[in-house]
Amino acid sequence: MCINQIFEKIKVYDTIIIHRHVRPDPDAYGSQAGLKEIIKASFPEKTVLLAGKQEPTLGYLADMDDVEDDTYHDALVIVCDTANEARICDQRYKQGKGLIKIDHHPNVDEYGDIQWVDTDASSTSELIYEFYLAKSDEGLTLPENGARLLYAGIVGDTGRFLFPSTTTKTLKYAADLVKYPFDRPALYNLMYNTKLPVSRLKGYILQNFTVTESGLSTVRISKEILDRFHVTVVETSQLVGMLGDVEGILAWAFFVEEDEIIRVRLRSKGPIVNKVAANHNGGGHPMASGATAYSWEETEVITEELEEVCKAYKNSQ
Ligand SMILES: [Mn+2]
Repeated sequence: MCINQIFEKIKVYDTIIIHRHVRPDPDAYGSQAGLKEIIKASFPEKTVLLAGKQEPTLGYLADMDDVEDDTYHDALVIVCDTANEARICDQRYKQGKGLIKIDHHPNVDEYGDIQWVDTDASSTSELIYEFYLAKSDEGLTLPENGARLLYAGIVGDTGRFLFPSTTTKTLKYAADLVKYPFDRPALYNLMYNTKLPVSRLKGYILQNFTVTESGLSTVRISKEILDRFHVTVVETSQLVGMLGDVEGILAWAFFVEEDEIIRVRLRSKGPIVNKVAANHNGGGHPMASGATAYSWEETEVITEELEEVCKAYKNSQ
């Protein structure tokens, strides 16, 4: 069983380096840094480092460490929350002595000596809690900050327990985590506090999204719009969920212009959208995925493909 193997590996190594995906979200940070807290608290003599580029908007969760190249030689590398190798932040992950993958996304790239992939889990943070729980009577400890991090990851990936990925297990683990005395309202404020420019952009999106008869909505955010509203591409990522409660929308796409590419974010309440994402340099969950377009023409092609998926879905209902 993966949990046993992972636990045995962690016990053997003195140095453990934990990675996660590029453009991190609270689950990427929460699972990565939450696992560090568990290992540090349980094995104080071990060196545990967080690799990857610091994301300023997630600085309230954790700080990344400076990892020297040499440190990888005898290290165990654990990659959290990342389905494909190209999306691993800091490509030195290959330079360790051992490699473990822990993830809840559909298994795109098989990498690692041990792979623990559970697509029924709401989040990788949920898996890290499960790991702790399974081995708590064999010495694993979860300190308060670790509980805060895992809770943030679960909250982030479930849209505050709203998405269908939220299971009885998710809620049970969350209930366990809130027994710790960390400041939950303060955490929510940090996660969901919306800056004024972003709120204004929300208003623009609500005024301008399209909807087709088959229930597809698209939102086009050009560089010009980003500049006009003083919002960055990263900041737009928190807005993708906002069309989920609009009547008649089954699936939606955000096209956000970024330097040479157009970032594509897909969400759905039924139609399977990750195949369309895979056609366009992306992937992810069946109902939440991302892709990259190289021109506005390509976004038209994506829109047509999504339209087909929505039509087929509607006809099958
Ligand atoms: Mn995740």
